[in-house]
Amino acid sequence: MKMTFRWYGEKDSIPLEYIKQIPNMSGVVTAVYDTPVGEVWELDKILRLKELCDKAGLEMEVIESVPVHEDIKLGKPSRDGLIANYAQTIRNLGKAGVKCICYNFMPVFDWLRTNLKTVAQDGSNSLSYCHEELMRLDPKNLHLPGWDESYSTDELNALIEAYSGVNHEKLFENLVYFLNGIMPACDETGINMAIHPDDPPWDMFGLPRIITGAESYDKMIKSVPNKHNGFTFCTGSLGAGRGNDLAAMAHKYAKRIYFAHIRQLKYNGDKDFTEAGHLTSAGNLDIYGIVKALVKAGFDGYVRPDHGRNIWGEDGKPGYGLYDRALGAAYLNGLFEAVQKNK
Ligand code: DNO
Repeated sequence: MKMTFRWYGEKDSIPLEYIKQIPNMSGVVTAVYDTPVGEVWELDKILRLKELCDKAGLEMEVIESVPVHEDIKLGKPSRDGLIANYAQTIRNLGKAGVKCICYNFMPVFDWLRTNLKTVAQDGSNSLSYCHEELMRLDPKNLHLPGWDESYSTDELNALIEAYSGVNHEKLFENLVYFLNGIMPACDETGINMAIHPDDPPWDMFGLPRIITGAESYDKMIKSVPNKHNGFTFCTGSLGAGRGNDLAAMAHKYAKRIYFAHIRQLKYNGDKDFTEAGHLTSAGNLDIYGIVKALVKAGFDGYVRPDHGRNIWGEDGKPGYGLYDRALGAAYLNGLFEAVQKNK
């Protein structure tokens, strides 16, 4: 396993040298943020990022994310050109030594939460989700920090409307079409695609969500067996689905999991949750059991601590401050070492 840390490029308030100081940190997970979705990432921009990482002694082998244009998800005629652009981005990333690309296939919205600063008894704060509150939000006027893209209200209106003809089956077909279009670029470069699960893993505002648990994983492997078609195993996203057995999934798909986002949730009801510190004892997910299952089944991918709380007075980007994620990395390093030595 290689421990990594998400870094939002030069605009991130966390300097690379701080990230490098976290024990066992092999590299960062980052992206080119100033190229509009659908356009090719220029090699120069990618190499500039890589140079910064090299200078800090950190690898840049994982990209999160190369966003997928909505026309591809919608299956519009323009998708072929957009898929060709995506394939070219993969080739350019391959030239810079990238090995894994995290992406998602959620219509319109990325992750959704209702409160970005829920204060805990100890004074720390974290993200939380309340389903009833979410249902009261206006999807046409929704923007969350950390999303790779945001739309104007008019654009949102039009997009949501465009999805009225796209059900789960159609969306899944469009995913398969996309993957088949980019697999040749993955074969050439050796890059693994790692789809991020839908967060939370259920339909939102009438928009279909299709990567929600073990069934979706099976369907994806069956539809596109190429080994470069794999997963970002996000424990927080999948773990919000109460029916998902994360240790069983970790075990079953370990060899197709190229990237693991490991974090903890505390359930507050059937669907509601608050994000917690990474330790097993801090929430409802058995983080130890998940790591054990991954290691025992031969997982050999990248890991990153996922959303952290704001602690020690930090006022970080929601989920992406320095301190609690660093604590998460330290904890995960310990779990991996212990489990590996006991293997
Ligand atoms: C949230 C992240 C997601 C993730 C994308 C992957 O914190 O895990 O935004 O980066 O869904 O494409």
